[in-house]
Amino acid sequence: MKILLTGAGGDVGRRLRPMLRQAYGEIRVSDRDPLPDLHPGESFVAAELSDPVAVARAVEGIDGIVHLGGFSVEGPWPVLLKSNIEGCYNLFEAARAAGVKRVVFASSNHAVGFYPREQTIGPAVPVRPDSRYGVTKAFGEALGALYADKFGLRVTCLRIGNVGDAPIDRRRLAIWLHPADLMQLVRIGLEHPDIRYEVLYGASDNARGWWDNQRARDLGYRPQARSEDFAAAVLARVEAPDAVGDRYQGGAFCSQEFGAGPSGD
Ligand code: 15L
Repeated sequence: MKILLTGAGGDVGRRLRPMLRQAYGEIRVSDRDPLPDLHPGESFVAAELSDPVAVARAVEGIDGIVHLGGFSVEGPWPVLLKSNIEGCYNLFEAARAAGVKRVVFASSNHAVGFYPREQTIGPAVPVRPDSRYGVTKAFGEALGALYADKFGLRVTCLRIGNVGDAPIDRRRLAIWLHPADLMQLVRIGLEHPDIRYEVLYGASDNARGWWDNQRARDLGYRPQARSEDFAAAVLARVEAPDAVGDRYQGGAFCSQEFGAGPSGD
């Protein structure tokens, strides 16, 4: 399979690249700006996601795309509109036009961040975005469903928690995702024969988790990392309380601008 990784220069992209090279050999990597650390086995194509011509060039001859590209936190609407709405549309449309078979879309827990922490949610719950950023991720999931149902693209949306070597705070004990576990989910999206359209949660084996990820397990996902191994150290740290953020799964993304009123004042 010829694989394209978008957003290859970001933190998650840099972690995935060696694992993708190992699994698929030569990979194509893209980002807006040239990558300072291009490795043997990687070919680079520059692509500003809001430029459909550049995106079409990046997906040419590709079988499977891992789409991490875009703006990865809350931000001003004009920025999110370009990177995550127009950019995501350009990516799916270029994939369809080029006959790409599979897309793994990096969605986010922030598409469902306003669910309370007491509630366990599965992939079928209505979206409850906690930010403009979360809305763009819900848009990407909807777009993925359209391209799967109408055009037969095989699409996997990963509602990723927080990727890193270890959970960095209490909230992340519930949503942490070790990079090797992320790679397992990516491979399921790129290879599993039953994939048509799936929403899966990007979480490791987290005893304090909020997500029912049975569907991922049914597809063969067996997370190896356990956030509980870090719990004692994380719980020993003092964290500033966040009256709104601590109630909801999305944490600080929920409390930012909370109650500002419709005109933002
Ligand atoms: C995300 O979607 C962000 O991309 C990442 O930077 C973290 O903020 C993460 O969510 C999180 O919820 O911890």
